[in-house]
Amino acid sequence: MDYSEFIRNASNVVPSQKQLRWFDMEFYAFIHFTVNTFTDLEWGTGKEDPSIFNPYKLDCDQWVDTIKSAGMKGMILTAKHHDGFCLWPSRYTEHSIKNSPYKSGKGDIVLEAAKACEKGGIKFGFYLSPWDRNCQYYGTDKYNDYFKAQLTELLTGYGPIFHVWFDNACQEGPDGKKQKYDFLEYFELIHKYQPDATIFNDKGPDVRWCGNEAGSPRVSEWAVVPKELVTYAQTQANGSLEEGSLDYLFNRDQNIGNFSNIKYSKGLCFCPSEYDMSIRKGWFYHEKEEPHSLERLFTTYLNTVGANACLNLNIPPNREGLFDIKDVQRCRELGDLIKSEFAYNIAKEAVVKEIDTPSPTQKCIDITFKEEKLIKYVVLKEDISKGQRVETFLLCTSKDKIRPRYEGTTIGHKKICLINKKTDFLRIHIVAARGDVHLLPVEVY
Ligand code: FUL
Repeated sequence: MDYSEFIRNASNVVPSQKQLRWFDMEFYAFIHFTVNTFTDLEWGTGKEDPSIFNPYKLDCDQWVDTIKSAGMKGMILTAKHHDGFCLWPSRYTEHSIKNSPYKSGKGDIVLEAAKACEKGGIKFGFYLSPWDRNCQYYGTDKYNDYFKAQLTELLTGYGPIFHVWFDNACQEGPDGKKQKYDFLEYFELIHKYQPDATIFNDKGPDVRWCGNEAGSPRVSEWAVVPKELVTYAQTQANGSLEEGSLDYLFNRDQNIGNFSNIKYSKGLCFCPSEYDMSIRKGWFYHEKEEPHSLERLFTTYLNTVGANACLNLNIPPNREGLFDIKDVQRCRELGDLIKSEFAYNIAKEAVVKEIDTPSPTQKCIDITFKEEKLIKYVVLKEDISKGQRVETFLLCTSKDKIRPRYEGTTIGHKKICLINKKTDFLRIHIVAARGDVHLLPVEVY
């Protein structure tokens, strides 16, 4: 095999416009809310009585204010979780908010949330669980029609949707049967009614699961991955709906996208990962749980948004329909910390000079400051509209390359490197890349 051609092709796999827009969302909120909030469960049984659902103080503006205070740019609401209870008055089931005491059955929380997002200037998306433990059709062909009808309601009644979130959970329905999900037809509806929405599913097509729910990052995060991992890669661009196959690779793997991993692939595609994690242990609100520490959340932010992925952080409303005050405070602290740590880019007042290198797949940039400064972070970004290319880089605080302050692998959309050193000099050395390197201006904080 001619590996130089293979690697050149790999360097030219580019994102779609909607994937680029999704990357710029960086950090957004997940909202897990359903009957589970009232039963203290994580997975409902589907047998819950809608009469238990009454978040009588619900205030989606409070959610949006909190989300914005953390620096998040969007919200994804569980319109329906595995229990099948719908937060909107779906025409196709009685298992919904319309038979709950909330607003005497006249409420629509999907609408309230979408409107609050619009008012607050953030984007809105939803999670619609294919696994439905309530629906009588589950396990039969009729269920796919039911699901598509519900999906259409959500895609057509609530304004622009930025991200549609599915998961692959597939267990028994009310009469013990399992369902084969018609994902390709679900995606077709999204392409038709919300062509700008990215689709999240375990294995793509537009965004894939990172492989864990704890915010644990990979050493190297590649958005260019073997097509076999992205089951529905073919649906990304041209809408030709052909199912892929997976045999040697899982989304929990560490080495997804590394050269030795992609060289056996049958083809490559662009499919970045999203890290989903809850601010507390559970996805739903449980009185006994506490929010994670500020330190843990900030570190997760650095390791996800700052490592070529987006972070989807869940905040669960309580039984009143409000975010708990502890979560509100933690979100504000997190947003304040992010703002203050990245307040001023001191590279703006430095002398930035590019040094000649022997190859376009290498790059060397020297940044000299007038005086010694404490450098906490260096932020690197590739122009990924041209592809993700960098494989290895060094950050040095002296011209001596032998003892770099930081050794990195991938960059991609954004790489935040923790430096914590006083210096008046910084060298960014891209040591290996799959093609010509296109870096955006380096930021230093
Ligand atoms: C999983 C679900 O089973 C969990 O309840 C939660 O919604 C998580 C985000 O996705 O597949």
